[in-house]
Amino acid sequence: MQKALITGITGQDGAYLAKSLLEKGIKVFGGQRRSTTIRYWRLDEMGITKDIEFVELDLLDHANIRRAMEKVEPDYVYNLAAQSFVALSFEQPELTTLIDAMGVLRCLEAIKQVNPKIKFYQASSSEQFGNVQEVPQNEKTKFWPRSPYACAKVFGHNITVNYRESYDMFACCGILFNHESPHRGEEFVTRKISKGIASWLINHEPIVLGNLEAKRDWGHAEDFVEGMQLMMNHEKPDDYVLATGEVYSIKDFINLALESQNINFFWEKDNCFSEDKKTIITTDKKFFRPAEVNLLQGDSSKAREKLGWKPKHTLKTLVKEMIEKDISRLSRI
Ligand code: NAP
Ligand code: F7E
Repeated sequence: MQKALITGITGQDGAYLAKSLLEKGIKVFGGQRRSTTIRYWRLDEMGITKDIEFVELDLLDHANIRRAMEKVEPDYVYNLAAQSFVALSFEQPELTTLIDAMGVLRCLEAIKQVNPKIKFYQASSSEQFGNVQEVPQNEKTKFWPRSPYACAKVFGHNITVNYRESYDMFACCGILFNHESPHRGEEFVTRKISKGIASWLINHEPIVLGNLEAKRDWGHAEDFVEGMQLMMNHEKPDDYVLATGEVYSIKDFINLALESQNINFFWEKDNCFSEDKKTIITTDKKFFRPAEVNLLQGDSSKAREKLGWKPKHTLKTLVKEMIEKDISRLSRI
């Protein structure tokens, strides 16, 4: 039986990837860091917590990572763990760098020492393109990171490529554009909107956001974890962009979300109201970032041609799925 070790098992992608690997008959080991309350809500909702063997794994501790590799003896390591919230990386730049940059190096070193045949996936990010140098962005587009998070991810990306070239390791980077789901963390804008609208329907509390003009290429996490596996099962390790190629602003996302629930609304600048003039969306400068990434649009031709990857979900169905899940969660409280 093949064995996969997933760092970041308690996160959005960790949960979707674990589910998909288990369905394919692969034994899943979940790396989790010590915490007073381990966050299993995603794995519990998917009904897979009992099928995963958990191991202590903190990306801040090299010896701990090495022990996890020795204990599990994995065929695959998917490094999904990160301090992944861009806004927080401006408040905790050093911690973000230690986890998101040095953590990758620690994983690669541990693999090199324990068994260099272990295949390694690094969760690179479209944030690395930041102040985009061309539209759309592909694997050859120059990086211009705009946050401590993105700077750390550029290091993680480059060190993965370097270990592949230096030590002939099967190490690949998936440069993934934003991907969302009903299991997205509540701090990210799409989930803030879906949960916010589900609550607004009950209590009419306005949702307070930041920059509504930023544009993103949003896909579904379920599609993206399939792409990760295709990279790991390809004959040659390489780096691939995964993206839908379609771009929407935060305002567009809100419009789709409200339309999906048949809510009549209108905009006055950055404020959105219901037809009976109740505020649905408003903004506050505190949610703006010191440096913004205004536009991301991915060109995933390489993954489509070489891996046969293609997303199945549309943004419209994703938005509907997210809101309906949040409505059903609230109705159970
Ligand atoms: P997420 O939901 O924020 O999950 C992050 C995971 O990392 C959580 O399980 C968290 O554990 C774990 N973690 C944080 N610090 C750690 C540490 N020091 N040691 C071990 N584990 C630690 O992120 P995601 O959306 O699933 O994203 C997965 C990966 O893809 C991340 O590397 C992210 O940066 C990258 N990425 C995401 C997107 C996207 O749109 N989702 C796009 C491109 C790249 P706790 O539960 O203990 O906090
Ligand atoms: O912001 C704007 C914000 O935090 C998206 C991570 O998974 O994807 C994610 O990073 C946009 C930004 O995601 C609010 O300014 C407006 O322009 O949902 P987000 P992100 O920063 O794109 C990439 C690919 C990753 O790699 C990351 O790990 O939305 N925005 N108002 C807001 N954002 C938030 N969070 N909250 C607001 O109130």
